[in-house]
Amino acid sequence: QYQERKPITVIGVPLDLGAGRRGVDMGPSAIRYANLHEKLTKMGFDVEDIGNLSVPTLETYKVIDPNLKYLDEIVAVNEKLAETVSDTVEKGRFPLVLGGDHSIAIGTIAGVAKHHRKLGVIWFDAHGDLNTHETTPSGNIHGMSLAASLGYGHEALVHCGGYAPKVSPENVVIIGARELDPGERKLIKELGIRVFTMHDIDRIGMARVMEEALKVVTDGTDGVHLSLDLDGLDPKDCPGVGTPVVGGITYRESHLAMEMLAEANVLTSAEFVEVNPILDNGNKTAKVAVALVGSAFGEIVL
Ligand code: 5AB
Ligand code: MN
Ligand code: MN
Ligand code: MN
Repeated sequence: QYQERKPITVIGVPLDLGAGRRGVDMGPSAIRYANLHEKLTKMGFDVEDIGNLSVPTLETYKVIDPNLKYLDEIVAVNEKLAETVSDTVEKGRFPLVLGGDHSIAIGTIAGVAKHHRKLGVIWFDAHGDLNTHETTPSGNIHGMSLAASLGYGHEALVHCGGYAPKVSPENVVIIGARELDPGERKLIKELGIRVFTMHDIDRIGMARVMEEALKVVTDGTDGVHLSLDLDGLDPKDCPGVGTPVVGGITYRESHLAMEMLAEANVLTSAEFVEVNPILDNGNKTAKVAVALVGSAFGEIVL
């Protein structure tokens, strides 16, 4: 069941093999540099940072299948991450995973869902990450991680952690979508996944979107995972991402979403991914990430 103010374990995953561009491997450092540890400690949390998982360097490897770039290396990292996250949950601690590209959601969710067999997932992203090797326009695995967690895609991704699927479509919600590929749209329709696009956020506002989203992820679930891709926010606020898409969620809307999550007190794990310091403007995006972590863990003004 949900618990209040668990001790937190920070896990860095400096992986960039799943993205089309270099730089997200520096995400965990940038987020730490933006004083994540200090923020959580000041908020009164027991925080341990177990450092970064060891991750292969892009130049060491070759692309074998252009539709599944660096598949073996990405699978290996995710298997290790799944174990690390699972151990963290077993110890009664809250896993807070820092990316890295969004392919790491495969491992995080594999580790968490082992303990929360009815896991709700909030996928905060400009994208759906619902491609498979059959539908991908890029071959980049960071665009396949939600599909894999739902049981779609290459066997090695789908079976990360030794079981599948991890989550069921009725407990998944995507927030902030504004760029979906044809194969992703098809899967969304087939599975009936709830998607709150930018249109919906404009139309009904983030507060109502979150009320609806919370219903979806808590309906019959035994835990809720937040997978937050910083490109869900508008590039004006978060320029340091590999795949920016204009017209995104504002700084305040994203904070409201995190605050409502904290208020509902349902989160059992979280990851903040796709921070790319090379493309950033003075570590702005990492600072936003840390501010969002604060709100998600219940930081309030008054
Ligand atoms: B991210 C795209 N749909 O599959 C693809 O940043 C982009 O984790 C994926 O959301 C973006 O390559 C993946 C075009
Ligand atoms: Mn994205
Ligand atoms: Mn993503
Ligand atoms: Mn991206």
